[in-house]
Amino acid sequence: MPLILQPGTTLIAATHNPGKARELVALLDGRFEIIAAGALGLPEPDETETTFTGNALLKARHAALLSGRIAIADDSGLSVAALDGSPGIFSARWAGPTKDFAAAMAKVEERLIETGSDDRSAWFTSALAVAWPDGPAVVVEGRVDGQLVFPGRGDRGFGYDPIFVPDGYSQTFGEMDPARKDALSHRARAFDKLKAALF
Ligand code: ITT
Repeated sequence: MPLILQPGTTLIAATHNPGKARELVALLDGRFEIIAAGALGLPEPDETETTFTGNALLKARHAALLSGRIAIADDSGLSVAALDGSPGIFSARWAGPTKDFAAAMAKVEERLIETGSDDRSAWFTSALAVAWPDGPAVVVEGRVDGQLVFPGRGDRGFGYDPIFVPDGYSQTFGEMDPARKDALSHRARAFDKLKAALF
């Protein structure tokens, strides 16, 4: 049987990150009933996998198993070319337990200065996984390329948005209208693939 997501299905959004939850709701809006994992009191699993897709599947499966409903999860991060792809899957962890993204962005800048490289290219990746409580799951990945700028600009996004300018634009993700970010982001590109696979 092919995996299909019927419109109107209730989906658990398996994220505890409010910025991400907002973007997932914007992408899924109107098609599905969304319940946030946090609202159900579901605990956050440890992200023990070594890839974005592995961690997205782990989070979706965990929420589907605990809730008994279909769950969608995103694992994402910023990869910096001159840092060999760091922080990558460790993007959230670079901000520490207090989720201090000013400190995480300062760390990216420091590490870049240490390399002596003037290459500021970077990309965001989003892996989106949908898991059914009885086992099947689908995972896809989207990416957006751009350049890092320091100091960061804008307070409209979350995480590393202030230091990322997507290719072809002059505003950072932090300055951009959220609807524009939602049309071209790594998460939107992953979502397009999910639509092709499941809708
Ligand atoms: P959940 O696991 O509960 O979803 P999290 O914040 O821990 O929340 P991740 O492990 O996937 O999520 O970490 C990804 C980090 O990468 C996230 O905390 C952001 O700081 C950063 N990130 C991902 N997408 C981003 C975006 O669109 N804009 C800015 N930063 C982003």
